Amino acid sequence: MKFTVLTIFPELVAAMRAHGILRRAVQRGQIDICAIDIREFAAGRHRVTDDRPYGGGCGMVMKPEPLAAAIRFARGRMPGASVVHLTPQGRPFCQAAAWDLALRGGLILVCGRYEGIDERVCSDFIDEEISIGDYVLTGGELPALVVIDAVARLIPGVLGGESSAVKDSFHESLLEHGHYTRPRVFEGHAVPDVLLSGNHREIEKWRREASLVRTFLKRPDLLMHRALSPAEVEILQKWRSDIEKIIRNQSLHCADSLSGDQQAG
Ligand code: 4GT
Repeated sequence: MKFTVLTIFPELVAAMRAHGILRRAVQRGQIDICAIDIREFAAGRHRVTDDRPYGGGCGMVMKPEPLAAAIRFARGRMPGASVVHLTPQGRPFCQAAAWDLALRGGLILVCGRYEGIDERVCSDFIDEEISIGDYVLTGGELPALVVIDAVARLIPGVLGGESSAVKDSFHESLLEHGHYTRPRVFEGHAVPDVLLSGNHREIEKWRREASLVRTFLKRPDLLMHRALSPAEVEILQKWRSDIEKIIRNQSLHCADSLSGDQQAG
């Protein structure tokens, strides 16, 4: 899969190619990450890419001609690619969107600066708009790199055999269970016994339960929109009955503390 970023700061993209799993994937030819400098498509000795907004007001707008020329050039090199504009007004990015983008025949990522890009480029040259969250940044480059990172690791072979994208957080709307490595006891906290048992069925069962409970505690919204399997319903019912027991005992503690007796059954 090829990613091309259109930006006035191509050096920001180069850093992404140079490290870790993405560097390995580029070296193996599984992905390619290129930057195109929009300024190279700007006219005149000063290669100006921005201009004052019609109607007045503060800030500058990215001029349409250099951007349109850069997009046409990128499209010429990547005929099957989708053209994505990173903007706070776009569709919210999520793991499902990453899986969807991973199926495309390449991505051309258009990054704005200043107040953004001329509206006529948005309407005539962009296939889709993506936002990485409800906050405003100084440019679309970080969002483009976020999208590249999330999509690239889903391309077959990029993560390598040892780790798998289907066990990630958000797979089947669940967060991942906790991870442990040596030492067995760290500052008084031991690794759960089952993980040392060597019983792979029990370990898998513990991980599924840890995943479900962690999702309930940290992100109940993820479970709200998801069907639960009978086994998962059973796990949550067990937790509910444990919680109810604790609450029942609390009322005993209250009655006891009034009579001076601290014991509860
Ligand atoms: C936030 C996001 C984004 C910006 C986001 C126009 C000039 C937009 C700066 C740009 N801020 N781009 N894609 N939440 N800022 O995805």
